[in-house]
Amino acid sequence: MRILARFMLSASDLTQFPAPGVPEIAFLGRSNVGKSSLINALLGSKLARTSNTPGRTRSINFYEVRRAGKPSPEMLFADLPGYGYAKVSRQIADDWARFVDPYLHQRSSLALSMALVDSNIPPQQSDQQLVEFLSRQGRRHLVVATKCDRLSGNKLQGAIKALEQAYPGTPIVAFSSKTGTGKDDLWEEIRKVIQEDSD
Ligand SMILES: Nc1nc2c(ncn2[C@@H]2O[C@H](COP(=O)(O)OP(=O)(O)OP(=O)(O)O)[C@@H](O)[C@H]2O)c(=O)[nH]1
Ligand SMILES: [Mg+2]
Repeated sequence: MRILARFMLSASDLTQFPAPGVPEIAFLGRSNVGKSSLINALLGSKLARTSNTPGRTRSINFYEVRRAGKPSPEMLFADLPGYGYAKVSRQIADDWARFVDPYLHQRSSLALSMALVDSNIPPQQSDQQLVEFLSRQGRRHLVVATKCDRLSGNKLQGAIKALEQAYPGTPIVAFSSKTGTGKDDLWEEIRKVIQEDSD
């Protein structure tokens, strides 16, 4: 399946969000966890800017996504600013309060939230807070364990087990933007949600 995507707009407050329409997939997680890299891997493009400097994405970047042959976009991807990085945490906390939190509360077209967590570190409190928030809001979500290429088989299994304990009942997908591991599983999850949305 060939995917065609294009950058739509960058929003840094509520009034700039695109009008809700097609189902939206949001990518959330701590700064530097690999949100923009995941979007690029799914889209097979370099549309989302990635960086070694945590806190690079400071606004919500929206992308229109459609399958080749389809006349109109089927979904939007939303790349959200990261949280939890000490050096820039003040600014980031402001961003969250000002427009990320309202986005998660109010966005009617939000169909699936991907909560990215780094598979190389133990479960983090800030990630748990996010996942609990999504659960409380009744937002459909899953946990994506990123950068799994850095872990050998045994270690990865241990990491996934720890995440299963930290996020009981939440689907967990091991992912690497370097190797493509988990990409098909994530597309499968996205397709399910889009399908259900149109039923
Ligand atoms: N080894 C490895 N490195 C990765 C992977 N995904 C991302 N990275 C690296 O991690 C760094 C951060 O990636 P980004 O995709 O920019 O992270 P982000 O979550 O969008 O970061 P912010 O926008 O700052 O919140 C970059 O140096 C990437 O090359 C992965 O699957 N494996
Ligand atoms: Mg980013």
